[in-house]
Amino acid sequence: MHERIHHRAFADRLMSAEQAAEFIKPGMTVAMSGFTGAGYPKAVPGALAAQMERQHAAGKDFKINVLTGASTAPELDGVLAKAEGMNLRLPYMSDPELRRRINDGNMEYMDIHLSHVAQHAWFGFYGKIDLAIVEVVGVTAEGALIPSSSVGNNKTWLEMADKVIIEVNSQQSAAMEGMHDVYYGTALPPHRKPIDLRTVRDRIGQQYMDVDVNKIVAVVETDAPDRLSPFAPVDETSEKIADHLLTFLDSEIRAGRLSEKLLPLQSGVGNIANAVLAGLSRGGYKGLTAYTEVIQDGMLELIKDGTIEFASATSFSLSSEGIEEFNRNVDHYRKRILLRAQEISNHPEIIRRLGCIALNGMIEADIYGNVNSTNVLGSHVMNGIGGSGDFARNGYLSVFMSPSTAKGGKISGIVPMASHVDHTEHDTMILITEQGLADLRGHSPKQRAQTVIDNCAHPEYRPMLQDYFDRACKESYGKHTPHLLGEALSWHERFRQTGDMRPAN
Ligand code: 0RQ
Repeated sequence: MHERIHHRAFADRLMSAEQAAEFIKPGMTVAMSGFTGAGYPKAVPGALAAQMERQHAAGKDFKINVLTGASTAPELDGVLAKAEGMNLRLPYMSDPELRRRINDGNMEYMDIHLSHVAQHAWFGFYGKIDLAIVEVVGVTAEGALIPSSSVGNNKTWLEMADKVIIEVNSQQSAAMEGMHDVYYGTALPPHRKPIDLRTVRDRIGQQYMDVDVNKIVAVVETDAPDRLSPFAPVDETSEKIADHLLTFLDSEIRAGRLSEKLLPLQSGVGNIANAVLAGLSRGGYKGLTAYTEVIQDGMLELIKDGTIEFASATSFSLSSEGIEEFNRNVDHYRKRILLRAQEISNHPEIIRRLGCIALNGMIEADIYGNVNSTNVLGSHVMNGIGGSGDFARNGYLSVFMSPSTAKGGKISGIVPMASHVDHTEHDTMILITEQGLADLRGHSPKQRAQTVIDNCAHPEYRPMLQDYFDRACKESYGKHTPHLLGEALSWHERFRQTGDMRPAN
């Protein structure tokens, strides 16, 4: 028997990625594993892309719909995008090739709250799932699947798909066995029951994923790492944003609204999130917890030094240095990390019960606190909403962070009206830029606007925002959320025309 495949029926279906890809036909809806560059299939998508290219060269159409947990990597999204092989992609992506095709209008992309994906699939909103491709660490003697570096929607894909292809990746650490908690208690309304998860540590499911062995059409062995680049070193702007957040958390502790152990943290991905995590360690916190989506390098460091005592997520998102660190100290991490399905890691019921502190990046916010996380100039999608909405709407605190300007100052991150809204003013409590922090809790729209202008806007844009707001307060149709509708998006329009949101003189 193969080293990681301990069940005869699986071993009997071993074949090459090329042979496995033959099971995928044009027009199929194919659900794949993968979440923020971790645990995605490494071989079959490439073989499929090659088949698509051959078909296209012969003048035949070959496109499929692709569903995942979240973003993947060049070996999945990159190759299928280059092969022009996707009709529809959901729910989150970050691959440059894929992003380009979506924004060129050459394919469809549905950007969905990550907690919604599994249930919408079960509700039948995405139609039939023809085939699932799921990476695993191994197959047990009982035929159960040892999940890989992400769980994502894999349980759902394995249950719903007509056919299943398994990739067994021997480069994924075997030490991950036992670090997963896969919950099998979900049901469709009206049969749902409360999900009994009361602390970040609680186990409510099983270590392994089940699969009906009769659905397995192919098993492919791979030996390739998750492709993740290390984070950029923390820059000054991110450090200032992190400092504003830490000062705020300290003041919340002093005010008695948070204990010294805070509440479970959710942290997005990216440079700012990384700086915030580094700041928490500097801030001298100990024994914190995380109920989040992704365990990135920064979080691993916090778990190592005791700043974070326990972290629940749906995915690892580690650089090669992070993976080495994980493998070196695996016994330490095994006791302190659990990976769950994304419908549980991002579940509104649980996020609200635990009282998460939601920390996410943004593209822009308007003076009233409406947040755009996804669409540059209201139209060009960057990545997607990811889990930010799951946590912002339901968390104890919802914090959005961004530099006050982008593109060398030509774009203001604080604008009169957001050009696209992912999180409404009702979901935004705290806005932070390197300029400062706006605490919007308990504020009316006009109070919020003044607080955002005073604390978050870049000095070059602050007078422009003040002027807009003052005139809106006088001239607006209604005076509750004052706007000058003909002017509200003029900054974005000016950038389109001149390449700068600032007027020429
Ligand atoms: O572009 O790389 O071409 O220079 O956006 O911006 O400032 O480096 O910040 O990496 O934290 O990303 C909202 C995209 C911020 C991210 C977003 C340009 C900027 C740069 C990146 P370049 P920064 P970050 C957990 C939660 C939604 C999903 C989410 C995100 C690039 O945080 O995808 O929160 N969030 N998930 O130049 C034009 C502006 C801009 C702008 C930034 N106003 N106009 N370009 N940029 N602001 C994870 C999951 O759910 C899986």
